[in-house]
Amino acid sequence: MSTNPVDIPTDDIELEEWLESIESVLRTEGPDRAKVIFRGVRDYLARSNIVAEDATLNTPYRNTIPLSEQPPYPGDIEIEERLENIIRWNAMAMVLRGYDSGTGVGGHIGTYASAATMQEVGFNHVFRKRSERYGGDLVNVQAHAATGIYARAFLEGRVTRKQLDNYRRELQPGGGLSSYPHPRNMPDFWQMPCASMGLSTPSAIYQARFVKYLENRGLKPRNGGKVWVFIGDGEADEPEVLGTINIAAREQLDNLILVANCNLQRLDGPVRGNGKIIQELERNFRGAGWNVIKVIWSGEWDPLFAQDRDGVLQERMEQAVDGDYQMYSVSSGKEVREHWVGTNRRLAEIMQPLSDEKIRCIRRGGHDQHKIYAAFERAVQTRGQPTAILIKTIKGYGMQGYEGSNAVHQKKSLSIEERVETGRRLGIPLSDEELAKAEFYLPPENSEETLYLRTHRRALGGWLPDRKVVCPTLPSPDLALFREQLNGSGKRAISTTMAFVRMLTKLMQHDELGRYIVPIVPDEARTFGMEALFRRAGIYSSEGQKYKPVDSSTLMPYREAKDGQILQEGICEVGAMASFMAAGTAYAVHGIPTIPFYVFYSIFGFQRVGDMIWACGDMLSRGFLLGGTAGRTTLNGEGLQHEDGHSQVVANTIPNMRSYDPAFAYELAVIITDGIKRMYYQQEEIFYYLTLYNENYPMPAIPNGAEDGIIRGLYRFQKSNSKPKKGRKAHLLGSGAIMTQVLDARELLENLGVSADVWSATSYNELAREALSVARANRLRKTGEPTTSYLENVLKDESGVFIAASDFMKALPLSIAKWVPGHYAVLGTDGFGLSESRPDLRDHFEVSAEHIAYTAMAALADERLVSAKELSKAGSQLSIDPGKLNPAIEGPAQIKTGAHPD
Ligand SMILES: Cc1ncc(C[n+]2csc(CCOP(=O)(O)OP(=O)(O)O)c2C)c(N)n1
Ligand SMILES: [Mg+2]
Repeated sequence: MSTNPVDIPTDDIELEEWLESIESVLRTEGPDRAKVIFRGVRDYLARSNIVAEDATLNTPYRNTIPLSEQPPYPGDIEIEERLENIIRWNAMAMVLRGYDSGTGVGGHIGTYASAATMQEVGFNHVFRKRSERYGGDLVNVQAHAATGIYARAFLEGRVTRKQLDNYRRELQPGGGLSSYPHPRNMPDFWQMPCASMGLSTPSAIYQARFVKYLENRGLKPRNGGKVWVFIGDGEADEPEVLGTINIAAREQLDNLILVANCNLQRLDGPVRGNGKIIQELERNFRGAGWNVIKVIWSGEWDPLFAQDRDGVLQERMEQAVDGDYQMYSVSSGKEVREHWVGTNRRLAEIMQPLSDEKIRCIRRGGHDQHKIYAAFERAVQTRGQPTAILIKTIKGYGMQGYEGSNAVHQKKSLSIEERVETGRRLGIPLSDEELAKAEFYLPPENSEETLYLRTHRRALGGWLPDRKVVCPTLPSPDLALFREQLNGSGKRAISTTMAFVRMLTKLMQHDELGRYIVPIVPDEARTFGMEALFRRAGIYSSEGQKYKPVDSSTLMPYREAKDGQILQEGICEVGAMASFMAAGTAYAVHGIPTIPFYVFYSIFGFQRVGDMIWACGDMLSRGFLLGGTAGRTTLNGEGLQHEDGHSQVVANTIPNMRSYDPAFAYELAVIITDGIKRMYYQQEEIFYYLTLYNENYPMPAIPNGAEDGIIRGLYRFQKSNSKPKKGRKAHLLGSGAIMTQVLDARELLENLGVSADVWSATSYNELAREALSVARANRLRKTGEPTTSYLENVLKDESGVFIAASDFMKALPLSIAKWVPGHYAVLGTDGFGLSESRPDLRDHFEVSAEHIAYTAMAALADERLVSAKELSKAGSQLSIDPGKLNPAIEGPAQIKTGAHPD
């Protein structure tokens, strides 16, 4: 709110009096008092049910921080501009040289050109590195502006000329720089991945939230640190961006600053040609409870504002749409003036002191260090709210002839003349020939620019981005911790989900590991029987619990607490995944080895937030993802959008994910113990996906020596006690809850005169990966004996037919087919799920005990060990319908509704 006197252009005497009195309050008592009075009037009217429908969350289309409140700039702009120009040049040269090399590796120039100044202000004055005394800033830039970060790191001496030259050529000797921020490929540099647009916002929000969680739980000192996330204005259209901002305000994340680079363009064209993206984002963020700071105009506009007593300039600014502003960035000064001023004589007068050339060059706020710094500084000081800074820029700023053009995003090369011209304009002291070849320019060590850059980073604690893992290792848990699961449940029928919850409880009570366990659930804790943890561990709430829960007198009340350990994320899988990412990367970001266990409805994992899981792989997240209510036929009744028969197949697409589909409680115990050891003791860069089921059955005790097989993916669970007659031998592979069917099938087969062994296949994915690796090594080896895979070894002495049954798609067991030493048939749950009872679902999908037994008989018949007649008899005995529909491609008869009986 301005305190400048305003000429009130009205002939409404009564309104004029009101405005004059508020004007006098503003002048004499200041804006805070004026706000109180304004709210008082508004509330008074509201009491009489009078609400101004057109009240808006928008402020005028100008800078939030007026000149009068702008802090002095803490740096030397002249040197900073020289530095920025060198960085701009080198960033562009990386892409141009890539283009010249003919490798077609691509790259972008326009995004960084628009973001350079805001990034440089941050690096020179604001972004602080983690130290003993300071929690550290996590800085996440726009992926397409990564070139600018590399170009700066080159000046800092952190990356070599050769690495710069190998931008987007990571396989080159000595390594090249990754296209975008990928911690996986540059693990001592990048902190967070962001190349999939939209995901960096929830990632940053939940990183900031997790910092508060760590502080409230006493795992981290309250020593500050900000999460900065830079996004594009086009990117803000991704639903994950605006869809997750509410939580940031609710949690009062004043350690979070989101900067939207509003260059008004995305890849193809304008973001909101017919509107104003900055105003739209302001409404959204302000409505969600954020502090919003707009940086729209540079200082060159300030004298014009001072002339704008009657508000005509402001009015014109409101009126022009982004399509106009984009057009101005490609037009001559004369054209801009004509379009801007139109027939408005007062506006013409205000603009009159500026020559056409000045009008052409007048900058937007995003290219003015003073305005950017003012916004950054205010954001850093803000308490109790997250801040969104909306900065207006020009896409391709400084790329003459291409600035603001719709094609600028894809511009990857410049002509020789354009290169020389650009280099000269940026003041790069290279020869024309060198500029034409887009040579990099490195100022001397003792140059003013280099010294300036170093001094400023030193004052802010050191280089950023920077990822250094300094984290204590955790002890490897003793398997005996899970004695209960190893001993089995006797006759008591329990599910793997129940077993897991017992194990989680044990882990949370563990002396050394307990405090680091982070249970995460979307709104599903009761589905998984985890509600007992509410009382014991508490649900994390930054506000504690201000109400008495309705169930306070029960044994399992809904207990929220400031130091609660459970993250109950509401119905927001993307947020829960972002929490998993934050907890799974705290070892690198904060040096705190938290172990997330994120339990979710398995179908709402990979298929709902698969990209987020992929990003966790990029960010080297650790921890356990647990797909509960798994299995297309085990989760009955729920129908096709709930019944998951494919997440294990998708899990295999994440290269560093170890995925298991355990059948028994002791398998879970072995896998989780091994997982904690690998991730938190041996520091392996892996994470886990385990499927859990809700079917109850007695859990057996661990067979002797099964551990290794459980981890590798296959072991013999039960050997037949009958000798095979005439080679009638079957090996039944089962996993997850379908193991119950496999065990029943074994009995059916024994009754049919077939000797059957049961194998537990805890992970087809692990088996196939290892077998493929061994096959590859054998292929590439020139001499020497070939080695064999675990799978080949474990099955090498077996003969007979092999039948695998899974509650997942056939592709999963099929992945090991090549190495199974005999007839191999697979049964799985291809096709859409449907609402039915568990036995009917298993019959429909052909994974019931009967279908398994029949498939073994059919395989033996193929091998001529069972006659056609005997097979047909077995089919009748097992009630197999040969005319049954194919569940992989057909559903049940569709119901016709609404038809009249007549
Ligand atoms: C999920 C996703 N969709 C599409 C893309 C491809 N893409 C990369 S940059 C870009 C345009 C970005 O526009 P904006 O966010 O406005 O950033 P600017 O480059 O204008 O700063 C698109 C569509 C992507 N990287 N991720
Ligand atoms: Mg944009």
